[in-house]
Amino acid sequence: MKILSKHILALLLIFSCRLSADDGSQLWLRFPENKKGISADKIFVKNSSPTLHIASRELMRYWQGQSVELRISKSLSGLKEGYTIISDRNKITITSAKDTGLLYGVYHILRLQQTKAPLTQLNIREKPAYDVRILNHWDNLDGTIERGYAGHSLWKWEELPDKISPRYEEYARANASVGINAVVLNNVNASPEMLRTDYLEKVKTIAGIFRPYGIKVYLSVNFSSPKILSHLQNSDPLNKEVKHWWKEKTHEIYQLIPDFGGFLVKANSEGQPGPQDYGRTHADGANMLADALKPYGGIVMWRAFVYSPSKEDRAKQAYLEFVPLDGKFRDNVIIQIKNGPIDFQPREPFNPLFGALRKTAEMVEFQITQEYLGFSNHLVFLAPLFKETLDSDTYAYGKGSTVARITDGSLHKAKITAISAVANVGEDPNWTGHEFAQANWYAFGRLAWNPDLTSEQIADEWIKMTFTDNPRFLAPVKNMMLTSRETAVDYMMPLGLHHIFAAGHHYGPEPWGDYKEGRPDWSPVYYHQADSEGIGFDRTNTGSNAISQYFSPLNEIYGNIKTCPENLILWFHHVPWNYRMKDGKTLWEELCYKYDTGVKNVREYQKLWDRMAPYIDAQRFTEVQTRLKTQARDAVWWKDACLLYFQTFSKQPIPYDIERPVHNLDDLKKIKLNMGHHN
Ligand code: BDP
Repeated sequence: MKILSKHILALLLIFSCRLSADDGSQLWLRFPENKKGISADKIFVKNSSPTLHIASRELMRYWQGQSVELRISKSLSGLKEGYTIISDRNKITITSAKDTGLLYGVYHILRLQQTKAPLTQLNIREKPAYDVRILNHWDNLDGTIERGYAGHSLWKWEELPDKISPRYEEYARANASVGINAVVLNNVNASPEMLRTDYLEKVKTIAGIFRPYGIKVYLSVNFSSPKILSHLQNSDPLNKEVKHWWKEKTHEIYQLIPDFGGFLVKANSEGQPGPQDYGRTHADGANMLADALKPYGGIVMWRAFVYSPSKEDRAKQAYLEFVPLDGKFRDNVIIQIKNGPIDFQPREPFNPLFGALRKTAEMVEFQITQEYLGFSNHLVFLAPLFKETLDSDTYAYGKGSTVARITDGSLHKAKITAISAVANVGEDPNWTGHEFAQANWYAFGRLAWNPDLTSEQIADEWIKMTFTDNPRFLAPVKNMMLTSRETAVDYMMPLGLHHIFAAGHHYGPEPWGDYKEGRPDWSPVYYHQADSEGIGFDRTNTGSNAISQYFSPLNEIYGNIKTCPENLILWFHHVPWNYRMKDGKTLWEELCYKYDTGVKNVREYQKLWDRMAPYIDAQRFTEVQTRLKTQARDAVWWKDACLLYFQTFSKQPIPYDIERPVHNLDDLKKIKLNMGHHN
């Protein structure tokens, strides 16, 4: 009788789990709670600090294994915020030189527990690859988020500093659990108001909540702040009064936030003010701020995302502006470089600035928010995209000079090493809009800690933590995640096509876009260059010669149509429609099949997902299912728009074994989504 009722209870439990609502707000942090709590005498911590308090609290609540000792040992300072974990049957010892290292170690063992990895005979040694692992929020003071697709900003400026949303701490905890230790709170298109004293008081409150989780706060600053906020005559970085203003402002910040991280700056880019407004250089601007921050140990992250409406290929401009300044920056300046030379496209080659600055620290900027990858409607796992850049060999210091090795200090000694990404979180209950977009936040954190992890390892961990380790779910869903980025490239911009998005919102296709009144380098036709001969942007020495910015042998490899990787061929070459690809198809046919493959894959994802219903809760299941429908519709829209439009140049049939277009080009041209934004 007892056994029977136990069974019924178990069944009921399974049944109710299956039906229960799960809004995704717990992210990957789904450790089953210890009902009674682990007994305190199983946790040994000698020292005490707010961070260690959190570490022990996490263990008390969620740890179900053997005793755990958390030990500070200065002898491990070489591991920085890293740690060792050593265990036998009875005890796990986590050792680190830092409190935060112990907290990371605790999240490590909780992850092992949750992914059901063995917990005895552990002998783990972890050291983070980058010192600063930072999220950039593009959040505005009015609560909107530039390129944000998960609701409004988490930061409630109008309520702060008095009212404190519980999500500040939850957010900090989620970041700490994947090793993220820094956050820029506001948009790179920065409002000068951010530096007003009343706002700094609010920032202080957030910094106080983040601090025990090992997270430092940084701010984006508007270069014209002295002029706008304090009515100085100008904001010229060589003006004494301006320098003084920044020194005072910086002092004020550190009085409030002694461990403030520093400034992120977008200057002389897309209309933002900067030193060039006064005939000064990026180095003049960055150094002025660096001098103000220096006494407190703060840093300047100066962005290389600069381009102006000129005749020069946009892909070349950052390199042209920054290489001549190499060696002129202070040692607490780091140049923040987007992964590719244009702008977070579904696929770009790596930015040739990586490795080109020999005497200046460099860091990567990725975008987690899916500005160019279907917003939070499309399922696109970004670890493969991040890895593609990090693993790219620049040849800057000979073979093996990957972007990761250049930026993590192994090949190029730098005082600061850092890696950044634009956040995708907002007020939505599940933080990121799409359940699977949580995986991109997770993946960034894991790769910032260790860029050698594989996309597969990360997907595997994340699925087990977020959903289930049931192999019937794990294997297909992992496969879907791992192929999803290539799928998006296929239905949007295969073979090196780029920036053929609709103006402004960057969601749907608009390859016909030709904004004569606006900037040519915001027009899709500028990027694809389709004509009766062929398609693609000639960046070889017969064209813009952007290939010359890459080190040998890459410039030769990219420059030769025969050796250029086909997934970038239209990035570097203007290719005739009848050009024979490696598989024997013509370029036109290949393009058609790529778009078709993209659509087919999304359809497969739908079928696969529908079979997953038994394994997870209904709410998350349905939310993903609904978004996959949108993604499938969008993929068809992309395919039809691009193929019908490019067909007006190729004048060739779409291969007959491919599903026929279901739209008319003229109708597609009329679609105007009201999603706002400037370029
Ligand atoms: C582009 C975005 C724009 C950003 C800009 C930037 O469209 O909203 O302000 O990058 O990174 O991707 O500064």
